[in-house]
Amino acid sequence: MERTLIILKPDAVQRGLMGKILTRFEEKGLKVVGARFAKLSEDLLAQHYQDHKERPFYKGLVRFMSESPVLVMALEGVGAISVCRKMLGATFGRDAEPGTIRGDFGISRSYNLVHGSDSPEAAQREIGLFFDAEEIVEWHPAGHTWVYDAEDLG
Ligand code: IDP
Ligand code: MG
Repeated sequence: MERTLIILKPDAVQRGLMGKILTRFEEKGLKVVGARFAKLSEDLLAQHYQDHKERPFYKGLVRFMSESPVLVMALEGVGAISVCRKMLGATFGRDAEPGTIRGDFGISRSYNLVHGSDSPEAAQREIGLFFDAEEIVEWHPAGHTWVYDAEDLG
């Protein structure tokens, strides 16, 4: 089992797409183990986007992400990090394939609806940044008996 950090960005919230996007993750078989709806501070976003500090789009990115509320989630599943990255699609909506979240809902570069951790190291760091350990909830969805077979769970 793996966990990843997903953020439904301000454009997803403002456009009323939270439900549709969350449904995709639920229908895929991913389990929500943490959720927080909040307006993020620039300080927290500076930590989250620390690797992008020197990039020309950094200031605009932090402004966009702090301007309006977001839904931050920790999702769990076998291979969750790469599964979610595939579901997100390419970074820019206009390049992302149809069938992906960014490909189906967006056409912008910065307003690309959703963030997903890109590696196990990033996922661990990002989940730790947005959630205290006790805010991650262990639970067993009834339907998961029919999502994974014994081999998947190794
Ligand atoms: P990712 O979200 O697909 O991992 P990153 O390269 O990590 O993409 O960039 C982080 C975020 O910064 C993107 O999701 C997007 O919102 C924004 N961004 C990336 N590159 C650009 C750009 O060239 N112009 C404007 N915004 C950008
Ligand atoms: Mg990234």
